[in-house]
Amino acid sequence: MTYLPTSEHDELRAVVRELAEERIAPRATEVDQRAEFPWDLKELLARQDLLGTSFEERYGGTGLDEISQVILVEELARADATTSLIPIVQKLGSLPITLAGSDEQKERYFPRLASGEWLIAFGLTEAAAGSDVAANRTRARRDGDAYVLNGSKRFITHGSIANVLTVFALTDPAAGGRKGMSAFIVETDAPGFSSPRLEHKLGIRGSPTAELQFDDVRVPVQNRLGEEGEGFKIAMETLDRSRLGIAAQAVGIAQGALDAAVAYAAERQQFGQPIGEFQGIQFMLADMASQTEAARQLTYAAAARVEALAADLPYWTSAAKLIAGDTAMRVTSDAVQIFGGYGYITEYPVERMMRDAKITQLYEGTQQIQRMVIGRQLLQRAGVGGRVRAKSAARA
Ligand code: COS
Repeated sequence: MTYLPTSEHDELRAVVRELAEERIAPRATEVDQRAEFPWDLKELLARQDLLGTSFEERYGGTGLDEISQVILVEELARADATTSLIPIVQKLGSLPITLAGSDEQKERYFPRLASGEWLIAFGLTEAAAGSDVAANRTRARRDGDAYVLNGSKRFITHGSIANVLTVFALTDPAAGGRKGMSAFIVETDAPGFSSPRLEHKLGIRGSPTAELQFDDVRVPVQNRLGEEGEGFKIAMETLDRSRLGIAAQAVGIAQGALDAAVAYAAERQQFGQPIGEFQGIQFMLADMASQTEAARQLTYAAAARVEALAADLPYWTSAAKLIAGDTAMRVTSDAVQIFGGYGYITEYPVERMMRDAKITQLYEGTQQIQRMVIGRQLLQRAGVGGRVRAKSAARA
């Protein structure tokens, strides 16, 4: 299982870096300050065929390997975390279809998602069901050739701008979230669907985080993903893979902050010399660089496991997300430190990067959830029988 980037990966990185530096980085401050989704940058990515990288060619995508997809996200996030979320969420939202969808469902939705004509969002989290996915309450009641969805979702990235959603709802409430949840494809022009509210956020401010409301939304039976009751498993298998994208985003944010800090340290004069001449600053930069590189290499190793569909890929993607998220937080905070007072004001990008980094420790599973996933895998490897549950097996 090799994970060293090839010359093709290097070429992809160079192309995306140039695009990001010229077209995306100059928009990042404005996108953050106005908290407006960058439709122009979404169009730019679509035109450059960069929204179809996770879709197979037969569905209109470019079918890039996992490491290439990581590099794409990394380079976009180095310039602007909000913009990097566009391909991340396009993949996250469509993974349930990739994993459990029929050919007909893929043919129907993937070409429009791969081209960027349509956006998709992943509708799992609810107000009272964040880490505890099984506590979901949204209902899907069968009614003839359709399901009728009622309930609400919260913290849904791109939920207010998506044309289509993958939504998780209980088809058998008595069986509980783990056995009674099913997954559906829901088009957002369906009567009864609304997105009543957006969150005001610390970071990734250009990316709308929406509340979704379902009032008797009719979803055709042919839009169910897999069988009834498979929703929890589909959600878990999606997150096992999508966490790789968050690791890549975190590595990119860290690299952006590191590059800004190095440039500033070489330029900023104090006590008659560039501050980078001081060993105290050099040591900080050295730690930031080494930690970012370690996070990157772990992320590539995880990407190789996802590519190979290795049985232990959840271990690798959770470990990559854990290490990369914490690295992004530490490195961006240190970058602000190196900038001193200038780091704390919006004239320079590092305060935005620090605010953006925080989300990578929270979404697609908090760092505590990653540790749970990693811990369970370790115990399974050690041959501990049965399941290691979040709480107790008695909790149905
Ligand atoms: N892949 C496939 N199946 C899985 C799975 C996985 N990664 N994880 C669990 N399952 C299966 C289990 O095997 C079990 O099936 P059986 O009863 O048939 O054996 C079932 O799902 C229930 O699993 P478990 O008891 O482990 O579920 P828990 O409720 O204890 O929760 C965690 C598991 C904590 C891992 C899960 O709730 C989780 O990932 N939470 C974080 C969610 C998250 O990332 N939220 C962010 C939302 S998106 S921004």
